[in-house]
Amino acid sequence: MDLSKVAKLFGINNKIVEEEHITIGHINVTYRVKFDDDKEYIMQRINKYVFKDPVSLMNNIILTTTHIRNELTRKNMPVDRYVLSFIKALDGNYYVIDSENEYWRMYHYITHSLTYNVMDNMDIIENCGYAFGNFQCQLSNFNASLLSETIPNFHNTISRFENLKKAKEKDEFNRFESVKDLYDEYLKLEEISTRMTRMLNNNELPLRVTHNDTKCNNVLFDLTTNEPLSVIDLDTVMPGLAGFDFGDSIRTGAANNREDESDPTKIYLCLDKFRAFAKGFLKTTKDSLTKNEIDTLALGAITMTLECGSRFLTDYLEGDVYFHEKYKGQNLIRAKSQLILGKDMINKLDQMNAIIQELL
Ligand code: ADP
Ligand code: GN1
Ligand code: MG
Repeated sequence: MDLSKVAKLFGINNKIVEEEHITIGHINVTYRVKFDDDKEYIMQRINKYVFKDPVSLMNNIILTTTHIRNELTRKNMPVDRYVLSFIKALDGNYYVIDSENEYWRMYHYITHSLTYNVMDNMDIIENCGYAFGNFQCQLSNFNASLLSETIPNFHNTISRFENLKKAKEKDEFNRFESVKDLYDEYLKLEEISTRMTRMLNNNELPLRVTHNDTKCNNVLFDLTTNEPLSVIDLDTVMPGLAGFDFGDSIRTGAANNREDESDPTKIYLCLDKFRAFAKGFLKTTKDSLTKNEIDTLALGAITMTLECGSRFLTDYLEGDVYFHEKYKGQNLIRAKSQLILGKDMINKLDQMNAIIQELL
């Protein structure tokens, strides 16, 4: 796609002088684009297979980023680097549709920033925890009824396991036989993986406005100071569980391994990283979380890890149609690594809970 044609629909007629395809995320197609007036933007093609209603999705994002911007302004805090800022297209929408019927959005590139796929520095991990906890606080007085559900049942682990079973039954690509043992291992952990969803269904856990995709590479950090800047990737901001936001970050930010690590000896939860993240997260959230929420933070890490792994396995069985792969078989490797990590977290559940109590 000719990005300059898309930019024109946003009213930007300058010449593109740099164009970089950023391949970090698993879902959208993302470019950093610099124009000849030195202005830099992210231009992102929204994944229509994943997000069936990009218009409602953009409405959610504009409402929540505007809310956060107003909160920052009210507190006399700087805005530019701390919240995403989207460009309005010539037709007044915050998205455009190209000649191939693809949806694009454009927003300011936050310069002098970086993201981490694996985090090793304890200060940065604590800052990551702070960023996601703070994000939840910034939206604590946002009216959740204004938000559409951009992916129905996104963290409904009961339905995630049902999807896995359906993919096995269909076995469209004849892949099941080769992953039978892995599949059986996942099913053995269905009870623990679905516990929090059952608690939610029994009103034992409250719904809040949450991010729902708190992978550690969805926070930008200042390149020099490592200060947390904006939380990004807002497509899944909708009602959810605090423990799932906490847990999905632990899955990536407190693990020793990359998500697609293939050496089992390198895959484990690092408790020091867990402590650092929890310290940052609890700074802003500890006074608002209920007892049940606090008691299930660590369980949230197990839940998110096994849910994510089961989703990778489902995608493998369905022919790798959901998550971008950088090489063939990557989803299967991810499914294997998340199982090992999830099991290690189960062994460390008591230690994780003890750390949380200690921090409180
Ligand atoms: P995906 O939904 O595919 O994960 P993201 O929205 O997370 O896509 O963007 C992918 C990557 O692009 C991020 O991990 C980050 O490195 C970079 N990025 C996204 N938005 C910005 C921004 N406003 N400024 C700087 N970098 C960004
Ligand atoms: C996707 O978009 P990205 O790469 O931050 C996925 C998450 C998964 C994650 C696994 C909308 O996140 O739910 O946990 O991959 N996002 C969506 O790495 O499905
Ligand atoms: Mg992302």
